Amino acid sequence: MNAPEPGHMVRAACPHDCPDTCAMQVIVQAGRVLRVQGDAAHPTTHGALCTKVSRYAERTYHPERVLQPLKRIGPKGSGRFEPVRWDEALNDIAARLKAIAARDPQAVLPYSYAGTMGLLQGESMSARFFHKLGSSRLDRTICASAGGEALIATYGAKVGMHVEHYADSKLILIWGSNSIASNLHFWTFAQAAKRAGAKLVCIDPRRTETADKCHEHLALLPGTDGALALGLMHELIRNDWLDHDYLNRHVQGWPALRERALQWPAERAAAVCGLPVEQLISLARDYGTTQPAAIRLNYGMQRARGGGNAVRLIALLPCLVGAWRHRAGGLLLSASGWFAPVRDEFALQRPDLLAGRSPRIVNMSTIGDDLLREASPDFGPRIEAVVVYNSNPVAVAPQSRKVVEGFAREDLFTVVLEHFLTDTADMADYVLPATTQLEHLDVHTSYGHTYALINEPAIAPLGQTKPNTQIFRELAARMGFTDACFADRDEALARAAFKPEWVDFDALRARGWVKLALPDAPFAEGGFPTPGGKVLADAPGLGVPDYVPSYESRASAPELAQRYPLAMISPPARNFLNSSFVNVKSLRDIEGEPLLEIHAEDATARGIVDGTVVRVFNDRGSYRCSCRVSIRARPGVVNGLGIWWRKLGLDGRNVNELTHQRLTDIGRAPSFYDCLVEVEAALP
Ligand SMILES: Nc1nc2c(c(=O)[nH]1)N[C@H]1C(S)=C(S)[C@@H](COP(=O)(O)OP(=O)(O)OC[C@H]3O[C@@H](n4cnc5c(=O)[nH]c(N)nc54)[C@H](O)[C@@H]3O)O[C@H]1N2
Ligand SMILES: Nc1nc2c(c(=O)[nH]1)N[C@H]1C(S)=C(S)[C@@H](COP(=O)(O)OP(=O)(O)OC[C@H]3O[C@@H](n4cnc5c(=O)[nH]c(N)nc54)[C@H](O)[C@@H]3O)O[C@H]1N2
Ligand SMILES: [Mo]
Repeated sequence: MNAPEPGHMVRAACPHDCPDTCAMQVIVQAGRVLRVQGDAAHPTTHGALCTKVSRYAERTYHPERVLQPLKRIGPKGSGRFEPVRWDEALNDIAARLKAIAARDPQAVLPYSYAGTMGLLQGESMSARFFHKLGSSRLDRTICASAGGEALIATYGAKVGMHVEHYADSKLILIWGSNSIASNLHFWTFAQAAKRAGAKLVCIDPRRTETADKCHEHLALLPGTDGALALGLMHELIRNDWLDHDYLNRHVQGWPALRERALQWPAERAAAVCGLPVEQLISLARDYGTTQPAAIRLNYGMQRARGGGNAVRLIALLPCLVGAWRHRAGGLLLSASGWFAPVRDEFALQRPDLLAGRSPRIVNMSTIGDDLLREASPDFGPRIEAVVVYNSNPVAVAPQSRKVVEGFAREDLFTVVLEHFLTDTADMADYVLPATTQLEHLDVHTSYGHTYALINEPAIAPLGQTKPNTQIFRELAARMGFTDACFADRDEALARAAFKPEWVDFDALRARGWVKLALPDAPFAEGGFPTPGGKVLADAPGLGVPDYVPSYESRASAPELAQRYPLAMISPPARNFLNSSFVNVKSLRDIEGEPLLEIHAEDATARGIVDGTVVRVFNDRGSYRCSCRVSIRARPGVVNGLGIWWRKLGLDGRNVNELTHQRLTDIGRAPSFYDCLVEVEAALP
């Protein structure tokens, strides 16, 4: 790849795991990036980047960037490495993987998530590589599969409103989302609606900066959203605030859902949610009598045992009131399903290379347990090698003690493709230096809007870094994979990524982004992407959704709650992106230290004062952090803001030391926010 001429503006896309997927412009002079900025012409980016990504150049030029391949010299997990030549690293890795694969390729596990959401540097050459190898397949559940599969069970696909149309809504429910922190460009539209007289309601256990700016805040107990949705339905039915015509024509299973909702009078639902009943009743009145009414549901609320059922229930609400009739009404959890026909996933990932094999599937959310599992008829072979890219499991996966113990296995061979020596890279046998978004080509879709984007390389790769695609290409050659597809360059991959009838590649290249041609109010006349075109209140295999209590709460686990009476959620800190950016000093300086927010009532009862260091603990482990006595926490709930690098925390651990590996009701996802803890002032 050639670096462009000095003084150029290069069209780019933000690669991060965020619904906004901003169109960026990179300003380059003399082969060096001066700054990145939002594309003013792009209708959802509006020329603005978030604080984090506006520091993207600082991240790329970070003095601690890994710029050459590294080989472990110290004991496993010591983070001690020496530089090696690419050739030596790749030859050795290929030899190790070949030896394992000769016994059983399923003993090799790829581990990746959305460090970059690019279609090329995400899963293209890597997927081809692991398909050809016949390695274990990874079930990528760590973030969105509970809500995602619930949405598919209800609407038939992960589809929803266009984010731009929220500007015209009259009522917006921001449900399980701290939009100002994690979906800033949606917030712009919500603010426009607010200025035009719309009412904004936030539904979130935490009093977030978003809640501060809404008219109403319902601080429900974590994991009780399903009960709230049922209570709202009950009120809608009781007051006949229903669009009977929409229900009759477009919803399958309404009578059964109606029966279920009738079991949830407002008082019952409010008691489960820990809310004043008047608040629930008033929300139902607003929702039942205001059009267009829109829900911005987000993934924060599906990180509890009942997350899947809760999403199904909430996704049905717009059908009860006929909100879908309006383009500014309905719901958005994810827009990614709009791209399903647009992307050519087969071309990029080549599942045909499996050649009829169907290797076992390992759930990324139980990586702690799975790395420690012995071979068995159920599980298959013990995991002998892990190749990690675009993810930092040691920091982000639940129940860290197990994850660390697993990665610390002396007999495990670990390769990590990374920008930095993360907590996971520290556990590697080899660290391979990867390029950042400024240094490679990619194309993007989004889960929060409906534009395809391109990211052109702005500068030449720093040091000896290589794109993920190139690393897998070179590994494939050393493995003896001779299929022609392993020679495809990134340019060819980019051109193959989208079906031309949807996205014209030259137009994409010229402007940087292309809007998908989709209807404005997609479900005004029904036509959901389910087999019969109806919304499924009664879904095959799942029945009618219900409230599913959390694994760990005072109500569902009273004995456990005697010892660990506080519910802990761990939503992201505003200036980090999962565990990315934690090592960018200017951003870490804003966040200061790992922080636990606690309500004054709970703090006083424990003799804790603002600013002290506390120990947060349960049977799974403990971590230390700084404590903020704050109205951002409701009584009975503490907020352990994430996701710090363990080694940059106060005691070399982070909040995931306390979370568990039990999975959600739908989608096999982790239940990070379904977690009881106790807090005490830490001894000095
Ligand atoms: N700044 C920043 N932006 C991000 C991220 C980040 O780490 N930092 N992460 C990105 C990623 S990977 C994702 S998946 C998206 C996530 O997108 P969102 O889900 O919108 O992101 P969060 O800010 O985590 O919002 C979750 C909110 O849900 C609340 N919450 C927790 N438990 C419950 C519950 O049981 N019910 C309800 N109603 N609310 C609950 C939390 O307090 C939090 O305010 O954001 C993306 N954007
Ligand atoms: N307690 C708790 N835990 C959580 C969450 C929570 O809310 N609470 N949120 C969960 C959620 S929503 C998610 S999505 C997961 C996120 O978990 P991950 O997907 O692991 O996200 P990150 O922590 O951002 O780590 C991504 C890594 O990819 C690297 N990377 C970025 N681009 C590239 C590239 O082009 N090439 C290579 N080789 N590497 C690259 C980055 O340097 C970074 O270290 O965490 C989950 N964990
Ligand atoms: Mo996520």
